[in-house]
Amino acid sequence: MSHQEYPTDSPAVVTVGLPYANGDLHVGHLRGYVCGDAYARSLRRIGQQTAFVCGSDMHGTPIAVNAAKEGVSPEEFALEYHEKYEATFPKFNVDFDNYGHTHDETNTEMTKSFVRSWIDNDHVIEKEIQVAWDTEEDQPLPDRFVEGTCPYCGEHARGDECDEGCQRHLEPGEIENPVSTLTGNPAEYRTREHKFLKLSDFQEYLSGFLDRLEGTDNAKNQPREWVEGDLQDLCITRDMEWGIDYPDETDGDGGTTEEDLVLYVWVDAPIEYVSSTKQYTERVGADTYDWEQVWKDDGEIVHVIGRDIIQHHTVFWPAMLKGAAFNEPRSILATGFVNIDGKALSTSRNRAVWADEYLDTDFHPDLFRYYIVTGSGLEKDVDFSWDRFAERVNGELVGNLGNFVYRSLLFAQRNYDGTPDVEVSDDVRERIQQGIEAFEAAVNDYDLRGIGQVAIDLADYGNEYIQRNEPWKLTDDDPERAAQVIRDCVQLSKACAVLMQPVLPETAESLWTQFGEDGQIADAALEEALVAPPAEFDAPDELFSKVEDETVAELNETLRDRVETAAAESDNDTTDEGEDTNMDIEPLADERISFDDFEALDIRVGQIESAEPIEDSDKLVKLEVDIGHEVRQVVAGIQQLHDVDDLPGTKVVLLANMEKAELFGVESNGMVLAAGEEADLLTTHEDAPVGTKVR
Ligand code: B3M
Ligand code: ZN
Repeated sequence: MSHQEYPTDSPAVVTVGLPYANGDLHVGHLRGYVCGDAYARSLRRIGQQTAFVCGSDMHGTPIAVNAAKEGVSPEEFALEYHEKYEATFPKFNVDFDNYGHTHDETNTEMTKSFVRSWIDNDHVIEKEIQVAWDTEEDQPLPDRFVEGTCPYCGEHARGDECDEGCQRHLEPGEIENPVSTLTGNPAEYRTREHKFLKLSDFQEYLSGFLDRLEGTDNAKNQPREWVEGDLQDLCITRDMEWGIDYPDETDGDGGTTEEDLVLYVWVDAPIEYVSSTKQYTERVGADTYDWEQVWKDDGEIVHVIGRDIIQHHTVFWPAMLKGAAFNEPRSILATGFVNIDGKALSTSRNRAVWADEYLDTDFHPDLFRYYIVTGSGLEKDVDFSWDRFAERVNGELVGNLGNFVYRSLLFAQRNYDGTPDVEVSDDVRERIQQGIEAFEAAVNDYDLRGIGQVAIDLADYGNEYIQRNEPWKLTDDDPERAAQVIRDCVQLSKACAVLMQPVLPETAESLWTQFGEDGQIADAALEEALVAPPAEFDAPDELFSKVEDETVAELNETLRDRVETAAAESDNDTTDEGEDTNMDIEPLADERISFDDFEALDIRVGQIESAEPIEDSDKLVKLEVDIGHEVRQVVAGIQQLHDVDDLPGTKVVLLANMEKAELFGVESNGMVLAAGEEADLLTTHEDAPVGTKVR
């Protein structure tokens, strides 16, 4: 890994978090794959040699639990989804150079060789620990076979992750009030021997690693506290049959033999990044792309992941690589989630927009790519909305980009049979050059939205240019000037093709073909944006089709029904599975307080005047709240749950005599009251004026 600007002389690999092969893909999953694909294409676009690899995550309790529910073997179950994913990704123009899976031979061998290296380097120890046990079934309860309370934040959690609360990884034995998901019985803890990777060996290394790490702020900042505190050893084995066996003595590795001891899924899963790259090399040859150079020497390793698995990628994974003398990631891009109405998607409740469902519409896959890649910064959670989808496609793609290119090419073809035979003007050449530089800068900043914006901005410029110069009025009076204007617009259109390609690959390719260019646009260098297109080309086709209101209305209705059904089910079901907000109602407090105690709380009606997200924080928003006497600055943890731009004007209820606090360096002078996980803001029913005391 270098820290030189891209493109560097070393090969790069871009990976995306492996999908668990255990259910249908929805738009939330697709965000990561599409962004990873667009970023890999962007790197190549600027001349960086890049492989884009991934694979299905076949092991662990996420598979075992669901396979058991269906009454099939985990292998059969996972392979079916693996094949489905493999067929689905290309339909979104997500084009992996290699897509493997964690249960294949390459990954099994690679994983064992990693573990053997850790053993040889004295990074593995054996410890007796307490594991959750179902006494009725008389079996151990690893990971998702047990649920309970997170010892760190008190939220309901799965055995190995606090998925609803602080998102921390939980070690076996850590979860409190363990309950078996097999029988619903309280689990008991029993003593077992397990293997551990000594993360403490890597404490200093990890701290330096985080200093070097590039990518999104959440990935760079969140792990600081974990790495600065005491690092707990990572339990790398589980009492299960499904998984990769812990390498035993018969493998000649010096480890101990243990029946039914498999490696924890988070051991073999990230190693698939390496295995999948190796498979790519096996196909194309090491002269073309050398996986060993990438992973063992100086490759540029870029991981795109969901923000819930930052700890795995910024703490466990670099330690795993270091412990086996492998190269480290250069950058980690952690994306936000996709929500509907501010709430998480849920596979089990059918609260989602499904990949297949999108493919059943007539919308081109590139439209989804554009919407999801450029709709917000990578780190932010986004709300999926068909209305917004239609608005952006119709405005930015159909109305701006598509319109500019079509009118330019049509005019050129009708009047000059193709590209007019003059030089591009200096201004336009310079504007395209600026676009190229903006593109290169965005790639180096890992700014996917910026990458997608470049072609749109060029088209904006082009539309304004053509409008201002009105070439249709010049053809008779000033034919030279007309030819110049159209020549410029043709070049701008070609530059749009080159620069839109990472986000809109198929559309860009079709524009390339319309120009009659040779070869594939993906292989064209960035500088092609400034090279004249062929002198002759055919009449153009429209690049994008408008999203019709009726289609959006139908899709909205389907989604609305689905969301309501999911909500109703969630209300009826107190033993929720825990993918959405499904907290049991908290027990009432036993202890009573006096009226005086209540009177001591100075609670006021307020109105939000302004709201802005706090930099470096996923959750916090800085609010200015008018409470009659004064305007208070308050920090509230509501960023992911509300559209920050919608907050000004909202009436709120504020605890005015809360002690002051400082969060992310911003003073908070009061507390805005909100209910529940979704931070449903408390407000007044009628129109009590701002400043009114609540009693
Ligand atoms: N299979 C899915 C997840 O937790 C998990 C990712 C593995 S990446 C190495 O998002
Ligand atoms: Zn927690």
